[in-house]
Amino acid sequence: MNQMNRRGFINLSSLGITSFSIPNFIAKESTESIKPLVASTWDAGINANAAAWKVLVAGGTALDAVEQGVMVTEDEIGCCVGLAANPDRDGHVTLDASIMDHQYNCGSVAFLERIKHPISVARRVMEKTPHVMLVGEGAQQFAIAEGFPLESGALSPDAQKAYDNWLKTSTYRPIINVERVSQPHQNDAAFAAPKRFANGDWNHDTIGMVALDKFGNLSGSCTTSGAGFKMRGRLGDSPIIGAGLYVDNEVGAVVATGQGEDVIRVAGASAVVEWMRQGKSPKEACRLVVEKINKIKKEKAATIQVCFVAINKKGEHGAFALHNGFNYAVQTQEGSKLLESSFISIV
Ligand code: SD4
Repeated sequence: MNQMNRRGFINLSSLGITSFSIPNFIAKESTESIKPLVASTWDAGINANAAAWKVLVAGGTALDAVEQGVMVTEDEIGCCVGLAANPDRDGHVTLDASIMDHQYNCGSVAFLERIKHPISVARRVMEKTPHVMLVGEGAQQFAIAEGFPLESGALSPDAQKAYDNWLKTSTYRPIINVERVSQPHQNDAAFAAPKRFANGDWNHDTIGMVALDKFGNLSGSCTTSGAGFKMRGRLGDSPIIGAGLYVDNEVGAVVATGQGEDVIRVAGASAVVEWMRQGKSPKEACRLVVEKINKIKKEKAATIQVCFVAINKKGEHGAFALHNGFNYAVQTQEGSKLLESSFISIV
C-alpha cells in the first residue's frame, strides 16, 4: 500500500455511510440485456473472452465457453495464472481452479502441482467423480489417470528470478491486487516480483469468467496460482464454490478476485448471487458484498483488494472493487471491451 493509497482511502462504513453515488466517469458498467455474453476479470480476460466467444457464437454452451476461455490464460507465458506463475514460499507452483454449470454441478481442484490446465481437471472432477473437490496429490493422481500430462515442475525463468529475489528477504506479506506494478515498493522484495508482469501491469494471479449462452444458461470458471510466495498448502477463494465462484441459473453467475481469505469469510460469490436474487443489479450486488468486507476489515481494508464480477439472467453485467485499479473484460455481439470497475476507495 503506497502513501497515496493510505491517504486516499476512505472507509465509508466507519463514517456510517453505507451507500454513495459513483461518479459517472467510473460508472461505466452497462445495463444492456443481451445474450450470449461473457465477462472475465482483469485485462487478461480480453484474450480469454475471445476464445469463449468462439464457443458461444458457434452455439456452444456456457460451460464449454468458460472452460475454453480460461485455458487460454492458463497457457499464456508470462502470465500470472498457470504453471508460469510465481511459486509458493517453498518454490513450488500450486494451482487452484473451479467450475460450475447451470444445474448446480460443480468441480474444483486445489493445491495441484505440475498440471497445465487445472480448469479442465476441475471439470473432470465435476463430471466424472461423485465429489466436488480434489486436492494436492490426490488431484494430481486423478489428473494423470485422466490423461493430463505431468509437467516438469521447473519454475519458468521469470518465476525463478522472482523467487530468487524474494528469497533475499522472504518477507511474507499477502497483499494482493493493490500495488500498481509500475510503483513497486522500494526495498521490498515481496513487491519486486510482480514487476515481471509487464503486460498485466498489476499484481494479480487469477482469471475468473462467467458466461450466458444462447440457451439462457449460465456457467462460471476460475483458475489461479493463488498468491505468490504464499505458505505451502495455502488455498484462497478460487477453488471454493460459493466463495470465489458461484452460479445459480435462476439468478446469475459471479466470480471473485483479490484477497481470497476475505472473500471466503463472507462466502463472497454466493452472497453476491443472493443480492441479485433480491433484485439488485449485478453491480449493486457486488458493491454490497464489497462494502461488507470493507466493514469487517475496518482500517485493514486499505491493505487488501477484493473485486467481484457478476452477470444475471438478463445478460446484465457489473463489477465492484474495494480499490481503484480493477478492470474486467466483456464480450457481446457488440464487441469486446475492457471496463473499469467502480470501487470504494479513492486513490
Ligand atoms: C486467491 N483470489 O488465491 C485469489 C488471488 C487472486 O488475483 O485473485 N489474485 O486468494
